[in-house]
Amino acid sequence: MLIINKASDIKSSEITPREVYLNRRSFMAAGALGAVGMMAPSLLMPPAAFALQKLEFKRNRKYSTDEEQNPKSDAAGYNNFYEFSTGKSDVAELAKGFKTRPWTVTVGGEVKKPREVSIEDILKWFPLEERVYRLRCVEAWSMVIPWIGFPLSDFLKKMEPTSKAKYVKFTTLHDPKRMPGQKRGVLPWPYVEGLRLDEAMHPLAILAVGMYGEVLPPQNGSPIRLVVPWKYGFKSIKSIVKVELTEDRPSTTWNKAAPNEYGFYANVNPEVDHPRWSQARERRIGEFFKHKTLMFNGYEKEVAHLYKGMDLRKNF
Ligand SMILES: Nc1nc2c(c(=O)[nH]1)N[C@H]1C(S)=C(S)[C@@H](COP(=O)(O)O)O[C@H]1N2
Ligand SMILES: [Mo]
Repeated sequence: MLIINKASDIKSSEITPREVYLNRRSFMAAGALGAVGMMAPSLLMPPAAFALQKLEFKRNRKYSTDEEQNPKSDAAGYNNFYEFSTGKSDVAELAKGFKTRPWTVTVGGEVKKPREVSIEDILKWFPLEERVYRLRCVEAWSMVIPWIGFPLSDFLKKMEPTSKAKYVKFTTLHDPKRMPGQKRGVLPWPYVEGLRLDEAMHPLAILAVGMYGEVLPPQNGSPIRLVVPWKYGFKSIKSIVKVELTEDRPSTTWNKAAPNEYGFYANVNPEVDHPRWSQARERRIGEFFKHKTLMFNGYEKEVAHLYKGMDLRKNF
């Protein structure tokens, strides 16, 4: 197996006491402000202007690739996030002041008890892990990114799906004042993505709140985004405000925008070309020679069983 490390467990020496610094950091900032006095403009800037806050996590070796990681500047500087821009290099600048507090995620549909959960609750409930995954965009480029998050399955179990739940639908914030790209009709807003419930429960699927040891910068989908490593990047929806369990398959943004180009499944598949380009190879951002694209982005052994008996040319 090329991609997954063999070590099957997290070494106990790597487990650090789990503590999220968010609250402590803002407390310290408030303290400093008090000490310096009222006239310290640099301390009055919104939280995004502070250095990104550190997170505590344990490394998950079992689900991490040992390929060379892209530098943080790649992951934070080359983004797809149409809520801010259809360009890739200007998203970071446009998303810079994006406020992610307060932030609540509404959970509804086929769950025992619909509820609203705050990002603080989420950070309290689930211990964080680092997982180094490839992100393979449908545009035939890829990156290797150390994400920090927790299994989506843990979140869904806590929300107690009913027996009717068959799919999970995710929705991004819709607020054109804060996300200026939404003033243009380049995509049907809000951005929506979905997974079959068994895909969502797969241990590789995570909700990420950080990368490179720190909370996610806005351009990467803060405060919470999906990462599904065996699917094309567009499934990994950013800045989630709603999670719904549904009986019927949700219709998803890219599928609505161009149904012949982007399917519901969007599994990475070198054998099924995009109608306008090949998916056989990919360019790792920062490298010159192309890599061969692997079936299910290298996770065939782990996820192929989810699609047994399905025609992946039809269900692309
Ligand atoms: N809400 C939202 N989520 C999104 C997108 C988007 O435009 N809006 N772009 C997707 C695409 S096409 C990719 S490749 C990844 C890019 O994630 P990154 O910028 O963190 O590398 O985010 C995905 N999630
Ligand atoms: Mo993408």
